[in-house]
Order: sequence, then structure tokens, then C-alpha cells
Amino acid sequence: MIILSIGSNINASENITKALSLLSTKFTITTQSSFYKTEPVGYENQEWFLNMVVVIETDLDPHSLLETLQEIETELGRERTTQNGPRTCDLDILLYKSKIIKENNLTIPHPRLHERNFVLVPLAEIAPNIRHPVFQKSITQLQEECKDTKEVHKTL
Ligand code: PH2
Ligand code: MG
Ligand code: MG
Repeated sequence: MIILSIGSNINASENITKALSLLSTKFTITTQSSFYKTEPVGYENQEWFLNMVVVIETDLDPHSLLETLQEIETELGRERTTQNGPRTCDLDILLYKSKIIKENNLTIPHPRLHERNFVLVPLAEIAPNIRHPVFQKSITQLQEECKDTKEVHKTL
């Protein structure tokens, strides 16, 4: 499975809806999680986020997929200013089948996937039993071990 995370805290529901429609012009979205209202992690003085995860099908390799996601982020008005700061849309590759990639511009699985409730909770909703290829643990196990105390609330 290829799984992406989507996050926004600027006009969040509008931007996530747009992101889903742009993604679906390029890929087949086979599964999507609920939307979650999530407390900001990293840089706290900003709006809460909307986060979700989707499973897609694509023949693109991980690097071409990353490029396509960055094009969509740009199309949605993404400006890279403060690290971890407010964003119109952030599209991250969480997992690409069981591939492990560690390069300067691309790390798969996403390097902070296991540390964040805003990723683990939606991921556990749609793929609780999938194995993290580095830790060799299921998402449920990672969630049990995660020490993040930030709040995540299912919306719809
Ligand atoms: N993304 C970040 C930093 N902090 N916090 C929440 N709740 N949701 C996010 O998507 C998020 C974040 C960097 O990508
Ligand atoms: Mg990103
Ligand atoms: Mg991110």
C-alpha cells in the first residue's frame, strides 16, 4: 500500500477538499480516513490542523510521486516559511509498500510517523495491521508505544 498524509491549518477544510480532488485527478484513491481536528505539534502558537490519511494507487516511483505531491502543494499556495508552521496543504508520503528509503530529500517510511498521534490515529483507522518496515511493528503497536500527548479528535 502507498499511504499519504494530508494536513492543513489555513482554510483547512477547503484546502483538504481541494487536495483530495487534485490527488484524485492523478491517482486512484482507494481508501480515505475520517477527518481529524488535531492540536499543533512542533510549533504551538498556530491554529489546530485538519489531518487525514489516504491510500492511493500509482505507478510512479517514490521520487516522482514526491515531485507530483510538491506540485499539488504549490498549486494550493504552499509557501515554505516557518518550519512546522502554518500551511495551506502538506502532503507527505507515509509508506510506500514496504520500501525503505533514506535520502536527503526523501525518507520513507516518514521519519516521524511513529511519533505523532495526528498521523497514527487516522492511519490506525484504515490500516491498523500494516507493518512498519523499519520497526517491524503494526500501526496498533506503534500507537500503543507512542508518547505523544497532543489531542486528536475525529470530525467526520
Ligand atoms: N504538521 C507538521 C507540524 N505539526 N501538527 C499537526 N497537528 N498536524 C500536522 O499536520 C502537522 C503538525 C509538519 O508537517
Ligand atoms: Mg511535508
Ligand atoms: Mg509534514
